[in-house]
Amino acid sequence: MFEQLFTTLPDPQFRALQPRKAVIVGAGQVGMACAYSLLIQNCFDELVLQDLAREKVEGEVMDLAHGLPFVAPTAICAGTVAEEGRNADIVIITAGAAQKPGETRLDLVQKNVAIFRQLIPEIAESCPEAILLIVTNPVDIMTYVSLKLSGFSSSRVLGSGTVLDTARFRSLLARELRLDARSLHAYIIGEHGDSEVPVWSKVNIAGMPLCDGDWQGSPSADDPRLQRIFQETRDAAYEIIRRKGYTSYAIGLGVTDIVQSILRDQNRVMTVSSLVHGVANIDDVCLSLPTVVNRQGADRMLQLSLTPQESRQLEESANVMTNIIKEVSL
Ligand code: 6V0
Repeated sequence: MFEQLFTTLPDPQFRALQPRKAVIVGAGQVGMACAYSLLIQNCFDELVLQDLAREKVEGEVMDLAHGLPFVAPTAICAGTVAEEGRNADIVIITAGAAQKPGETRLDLVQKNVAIFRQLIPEIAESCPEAILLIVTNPVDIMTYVSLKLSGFSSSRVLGSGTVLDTARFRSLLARELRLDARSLHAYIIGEHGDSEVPVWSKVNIAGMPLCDGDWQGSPSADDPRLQRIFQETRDAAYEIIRRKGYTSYAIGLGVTDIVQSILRDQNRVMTVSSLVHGVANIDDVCLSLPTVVNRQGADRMLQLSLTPQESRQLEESANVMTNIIKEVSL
């Protein structure tokens, strides 16, 4: 209708680059924080939001769409993975029951496994080349369940794991040391939850170990000040949920960081959750270890040399999840 406004028409033979597409399954607090963060950081050309609450998700899409003139163009719609979301590059799953005050993440498992039994085969069929990024809690168990139900190779199914805990840990340590968190390396590994493990032996600033270092006053890992920082890290979600009912913004930013590392092939080392085989006597369970994230997804894990105490704690964390996996019939 407006042909005469332009000098040339598109060449019908020209094969354009494929748009980058993501589906977010579950448009609740976490799904929408992810959508907003992905949108303002211009990660995808197409973003599909899927939720059982159809009218609510339509409202969310309208709200986001009205902000598009302020950001780079993204086609956003309410839809399903089987239709509008078909052949997406990344499927982010946040669908499920949310953690209630006082409820552990592991309490959620049966409810969410039932939801995933229905969702994952449909996603695997509609998006056979996709990378699955799992956020639903208990995230390590749900990552394992997604891996088994999808039949995808293990690098293509990853969970947000302790990416958020690691960020909290680094920011709390950095605050204590009056440093920018980017100048400090520290990792939380294992379960995203009560059994997670702080790797004190590897916390360092410019290569200088924080604990048991050869500098005067270097604390040991059981120093009460450090233990308080770890407890604050581990219990952060409970404290936030007690006050506002859910957590959303930080995980939305964490998911976006993982997505950027995948899409831009950044090879960043992140504590995503993925299948562990034969590390520190751990086998056939998903949990977080420092992992290289790139276009393959969770590409390679670092062979971390841990202290005997850290190894023991990691094994205990893995055992918590192995025992739960045994209860889940897949
Ligand atoms: P929410 O606000 O209740 O949203 C969940 C959404 O999922 C709702 O809108 C539901 O309608 C939808 N839903 C349920 N079943 C289906 C289905 N079969 N298909 C499509 N949509 C469905 O919860 P919230 O967003 O707060 O939390 C979502 C999940 O993220 C929970 O499992 C949380 O525990 C988990 N989180 C994980 C974090 C992490 O670090 N991995 C951090 C925060 C929360």
